[in-house]
Amino acid sequence: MIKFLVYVAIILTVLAVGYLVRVFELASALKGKKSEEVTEKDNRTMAKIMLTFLVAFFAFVIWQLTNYGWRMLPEAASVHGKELDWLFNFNMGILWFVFTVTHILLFYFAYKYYGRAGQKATYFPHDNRLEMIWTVIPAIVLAVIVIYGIKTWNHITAVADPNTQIIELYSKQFDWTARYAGGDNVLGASNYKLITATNDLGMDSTSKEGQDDIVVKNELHLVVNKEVEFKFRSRDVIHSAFFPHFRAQMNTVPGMTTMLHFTPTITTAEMRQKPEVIKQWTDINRLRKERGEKPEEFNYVLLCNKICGNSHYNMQMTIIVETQAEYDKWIASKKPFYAEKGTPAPTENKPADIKESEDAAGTADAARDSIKTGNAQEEEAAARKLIQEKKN
Ligand SMILES: [Cu+2]
Repeated sequence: MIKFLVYVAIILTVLAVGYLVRVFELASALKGKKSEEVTEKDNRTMAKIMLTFLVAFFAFVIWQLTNYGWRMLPEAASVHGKELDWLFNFNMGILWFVFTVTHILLFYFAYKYYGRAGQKATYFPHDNRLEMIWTVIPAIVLAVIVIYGIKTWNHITAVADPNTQIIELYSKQFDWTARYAGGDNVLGASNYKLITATNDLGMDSTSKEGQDDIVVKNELHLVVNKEVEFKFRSRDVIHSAFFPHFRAQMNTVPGMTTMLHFTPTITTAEMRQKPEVIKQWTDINRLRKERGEKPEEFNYVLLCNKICGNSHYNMQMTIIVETQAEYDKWIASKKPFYAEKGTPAPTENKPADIKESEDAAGTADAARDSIKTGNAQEEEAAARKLIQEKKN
């Protein structure tokens, strides 16, 4: 009903404007004026509006920056993040300078040289010097931006150090799962066809390297000042692993492994002590209190940055950056996947989305039923048989 009334209101407004214009035209005709004729007075009014807009626009921008500028992301917490921020600020500085100068000139000149009766504009068809200036200067500036950009890009995407810690991040609708490579720092093999109720990531139990792999949900732990290389996989659709505080992002694509590496430089505890973070979180907790919610502390987050479905907003994981000693203590409390999954969960708990993705993976219905036995070994054996049958 409200929708219908809104439509009616819109139609009536359009009609009313139409009639007002008509009335205005008739009134002008009665006064003996041509309504389409622009007078000097009209031009002068327009000139004043131009000047007002110039002042109001910049005042609004300054107001926004002072009111909301401090709510932006805190200082970059990774090595390349600092480089990226520098590049971003460098670009923004140039953009701001050019934007401000050209807009002041644009609106000020529109004000100063408004059309007056009997005044004619100067005919100015070409000037070589001017052409040179506005070609050469932007060319130099763009060259500097591109060279700095490509240098930074090459640095960020360079091959990771061989000793880099390897972590797999597995995305599906709608959560993240992390797999730590264990003592050998090599991830075990996996195959989507091995996905069962008890084997979310499709890990291959015959893989030697996989025996010490540790699977964790909810929390991702990283060591400060230690480079980490992520290997991303996706089960269903394209997701995007977004680490805003580390200025890093990578798509996760079904059927392929994507990679990204960075070195965290600030621990979670240190970040919580930064003045800008304290200021932001004092304000966030003030708002939370007003809504009757419990206060929260700053945490790094991994988000999904692709609108991947109806619970996309909920697809996030807390990241904890800590010292080596703290990390060692945490990882020691985790058991390898195979040690932990000694007693497989009942298959009835298998979520609907896994069943669907198995269909998408081309697994036959009847064969799939045979896989769900509730025993990890049996399930995997059945899945293996199926892969073999498909191959033949
Ligand atoms: Cu997603």
